[in-house]
Amino acid sequence: MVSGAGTGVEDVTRTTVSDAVAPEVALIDGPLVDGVFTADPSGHVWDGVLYVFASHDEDTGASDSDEGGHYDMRDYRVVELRDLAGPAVEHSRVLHVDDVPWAARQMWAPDAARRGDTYYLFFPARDHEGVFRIGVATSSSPTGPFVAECEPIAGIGSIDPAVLIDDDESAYLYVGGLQGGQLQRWDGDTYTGVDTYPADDAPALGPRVARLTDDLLALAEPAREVVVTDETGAPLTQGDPRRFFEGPWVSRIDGVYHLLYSTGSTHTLVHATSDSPYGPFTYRGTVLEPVAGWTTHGSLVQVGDSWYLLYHDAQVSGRDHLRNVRIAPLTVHADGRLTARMR
Ligand code: FUB
Repeated sequence: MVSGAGTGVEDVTRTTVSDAVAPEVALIDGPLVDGVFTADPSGHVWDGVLYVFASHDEDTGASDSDEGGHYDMRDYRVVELRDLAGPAVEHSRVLHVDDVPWAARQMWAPDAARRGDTYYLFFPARDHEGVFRIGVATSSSPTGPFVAECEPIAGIGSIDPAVLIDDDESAYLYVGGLQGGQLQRWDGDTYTGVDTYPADDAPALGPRVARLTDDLLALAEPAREVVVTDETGAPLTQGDPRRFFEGPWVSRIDGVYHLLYSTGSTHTLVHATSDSPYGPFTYRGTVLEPVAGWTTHGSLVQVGDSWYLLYHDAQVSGRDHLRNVRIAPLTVHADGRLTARMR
């Protein structure tokens, strides 16, 4: 069973006596797994085991481009931890692009959910026309193999799906990523194929959210845009370095919804808070400073009484598209801010 409690409370800068600091003792130091590149971690604790769903980075020879063509992933990996000190067991028969009828390439950041005895893997991929869509696959085991639905989820597109199962069991799907993630080409539920960015002084593009049906296979309502504001309530603008870029993730911590996301071209993991899963979210600050590599991407997971940040970096390879997944203690500050230090 995963162990989260411990006594080695870390001395994190800016903590106060009432901040909740995840103990750093007995945590895997460095990449969770060696010998395979993994990225975009999303963590869930089910039946006392931490499962980390990850992209599988490979060097396929696909060319680098502004659209991220070299992030040419073909399958997913699940890393299983029964103890945060390890060992980490990597599962490789999860889901391959060849087994998804509608998908052609680029299996980017996934997430997973559980309802009843069924496990769901949510994933983005480019379809045969080059459009990023969101798929869902199911399995009777959290480590797969997963069987994909024949069609992507209708009414939503782009990348980086993340699912929040709220306390009342409502499930919310968040998606979105700019530039190669094509969010700027979606107008409501329609893919326009045209890059349409707001002006730098106009409200930024936000991720999309929609409640899922009870079987988690479709949208229960039209997707809506999530707004992130500054502390005065004004939407962050497209030219603001704090604006959303990709990798939305929502966790409920002490009754507050925390939206974690990557600022992409400004390379930080930041968070914003709200009292509703739909937002608007108020920007709260940086969770993780820029890591080695262009991308940054994270998820938050509670183990025992403590919270952790799962993230990736490209420190080992020195190449943006060959990344490693890591875990770090998360400090939940008394004022609601979240911070983590890379390890
Ligand atoms: O791994 C491919 C893309 O890089 C993800 O979808 C983004 O979030 C970024 O991590």
